[in-house]
Amino acid sequence: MTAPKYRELAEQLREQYAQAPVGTPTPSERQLADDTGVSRMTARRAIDELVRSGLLTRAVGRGTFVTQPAMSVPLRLTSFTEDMRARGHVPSSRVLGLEVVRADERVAGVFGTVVGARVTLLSRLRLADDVPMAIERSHLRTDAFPGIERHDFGVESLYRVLAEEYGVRFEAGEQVIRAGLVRDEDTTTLAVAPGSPVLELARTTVAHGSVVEWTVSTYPASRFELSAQIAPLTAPGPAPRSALRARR
Ligand code: 16G
Repeated sequence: MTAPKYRELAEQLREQYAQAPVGTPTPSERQLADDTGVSRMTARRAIDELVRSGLLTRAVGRGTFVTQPAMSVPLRLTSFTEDMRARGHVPSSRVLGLEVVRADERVAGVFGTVVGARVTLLSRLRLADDVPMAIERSHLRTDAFPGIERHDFGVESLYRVLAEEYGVRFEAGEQVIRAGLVRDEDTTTLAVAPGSPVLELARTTVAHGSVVEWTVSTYPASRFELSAQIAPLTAPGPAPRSALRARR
């Protein structure tokens, strides 16, 4: 039995784009159908298959682009900017919102403050080579970082501002990773279909004995995987802590 036509085409495209840099545009369905002599339906199904597998991503109104087959989510206390640069990508951000909100019970619990305390909420779309990677919602205690709203986080790194302007030196951090479904309001921004699976990474960082940041990052699950160092049971020294734990 021969493979369906769209599968063959998907495989050809996979080979063609496997080594292409992230952000490389791919032909439209119509162009692909014309170039390869298949129907538009076949072209669409081939592209759909590669979008599902995470090799391509659709950016609404802009076309289809090569993304990473799967990028590992960071498990160290690096910033998005540093992490993407270390992987050879060009990071950028779009500020979706910067406002002062009142802490609800959950946020108050994270910061050890009272319900209703002022918290600065910075929401950003994070991109690598212009491809949407994550939406990050960062909460910071407003009283600890006066004037932070004057920064342009479309171009500045949050961690760099915290370090350079406020003298923050991180001492510790915790990252909780959960699987979920994309929020309706995030689908267009992340260029994913409604109801798509996402990974949510909630990071709490501590400096000078206080919680500095609580950031929830939403990554499309098709573009990321989790990898962690594991060591044999007999390894000397303390056992590595697992990065994943059961959902509370
Ligand atoms: C990372 C952190 C996030 C932090 C951001 C700062 C994860 C899951 N999250 O994305 O908590 O706010 O870096 O990035 O890694 P920036 O300094 O580039 O603005």
